[in-house]
Amino acid sequence: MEKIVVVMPAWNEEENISRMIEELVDKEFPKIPAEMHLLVVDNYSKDKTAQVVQDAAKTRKNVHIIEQGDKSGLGWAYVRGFRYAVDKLGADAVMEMDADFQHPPRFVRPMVEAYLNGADYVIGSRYIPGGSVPKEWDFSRKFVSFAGNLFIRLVLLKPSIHDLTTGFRLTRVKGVLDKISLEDLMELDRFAYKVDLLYQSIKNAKKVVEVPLEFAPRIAEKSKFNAKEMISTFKLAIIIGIKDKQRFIKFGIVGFIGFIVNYIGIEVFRRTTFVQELALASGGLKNIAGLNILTTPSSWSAALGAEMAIISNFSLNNIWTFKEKRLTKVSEIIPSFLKFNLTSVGAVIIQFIVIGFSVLVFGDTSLVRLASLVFAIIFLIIPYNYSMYNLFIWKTWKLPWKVGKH
Ligand SMILES: Nc1nc2c(ncn2[C@@H]2O[C@H](COP(=O)(O)OP(=O)(O)OP(=O)(O)O)[C@@H](O)[C@H]2O)c(=O)[nH]1
Ligand SMILES: [Mg+2]
Repeated sequence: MEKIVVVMPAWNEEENISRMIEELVDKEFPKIPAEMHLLVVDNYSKDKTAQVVQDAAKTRKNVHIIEQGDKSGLGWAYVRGFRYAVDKLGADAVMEMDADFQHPPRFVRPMVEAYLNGADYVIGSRYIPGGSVPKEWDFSRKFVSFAGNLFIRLVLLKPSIHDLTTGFRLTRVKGVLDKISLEDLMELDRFAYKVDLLYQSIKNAKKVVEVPLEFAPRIAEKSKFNAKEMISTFKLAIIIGIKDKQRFIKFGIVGFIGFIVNYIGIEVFRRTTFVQELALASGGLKNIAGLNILTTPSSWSAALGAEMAIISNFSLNNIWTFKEKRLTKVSEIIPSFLKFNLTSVGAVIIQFIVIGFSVLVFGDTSLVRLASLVFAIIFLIIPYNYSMYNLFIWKTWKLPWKVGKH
């Protein structure tokens, strides 16, 4: 049978915790087809929270408590709780849950069922059909919760997940939790730990499932949440969002530098006698093929400018964008550079097709050429180049059919 440990940080929750043990452990756990445990993580609460749990644990094998000496924050309470659940209790999955009945015990069962049906990460979600926030909340609290959540969803670019700030979640240990370096999570002394933990979990989980949660109002004791916690949560989401896209941002900057190098290259080469000689020399070819373009110094300048941009893009991406995968040996650099040139041909073909097709449909005007070029760059060339570099040049991504192979 699967062993699931509900990790429940509780700090000055005396009144809630005794009821919680009755409602969750005594009434709900027996209905769930898994071996269920409750692990309370206390911070030497000033009230009788610890004593209530210790008394309950005397008569129940599946109730446990650990103490964190100092009140070092919610994130640390979870990290220590998870470590204990995995190392000491041998958990197959862990749950995050509040002690104040905002996560009503009846919602534990559907979460566990989703896990037993194959989910690696289960999110108790307030923002999917069937889920809700308390009716009792006033408009401003509802608005802050909804807008804050939406903001984090946008910053992290995770549109498929609807609730990124919920504190009610289930995580499979094997392949998800055991891949996360828990002590290195950001903002562990705050509620903001939630965002980093979610981000890391989603990265590792193959199957993420959201289960509706009717979030209830706190009934007893005092809230530990405040504006400071909220601001640090937003701040952390922005930091993670930027870090996540760092490589793409660098790729964009390198591409922009490449564009400038290309432009300057054209102008510089145009002023050299070298391109004039090239144009003259290819005059002979013109007679054979009848291509005027070969005799134009500007087209030779453009080709050389483009190659300069390719060299600049390759070098800067190698030393900066993909610095963790930097190619250093000449025997690696030369074939990769040739491959890089070859992938650039793909961009030429994309432009050839898109711009050619657009002028056929919309007319051959400079506006159509510019608009279709911008369209091709944003929607096709950028994703194409970025994918090619990640897949074939610096190999940070694996092809789907190679995932799992070494
Ligand atoms: N061990 C431990 N538990 C904490 C700490 N801070 C909060 N908690 C617990 O974490 C859970 C969530 O805290 P709450 O105060 O309910 O925060 P919230 O749900 O965002 O805010 P409300 O909606 O006002 O209740 C509760 O079970 C708290 O007792 C802490 O520093 N240490
Ligand atoms: Mg609460």
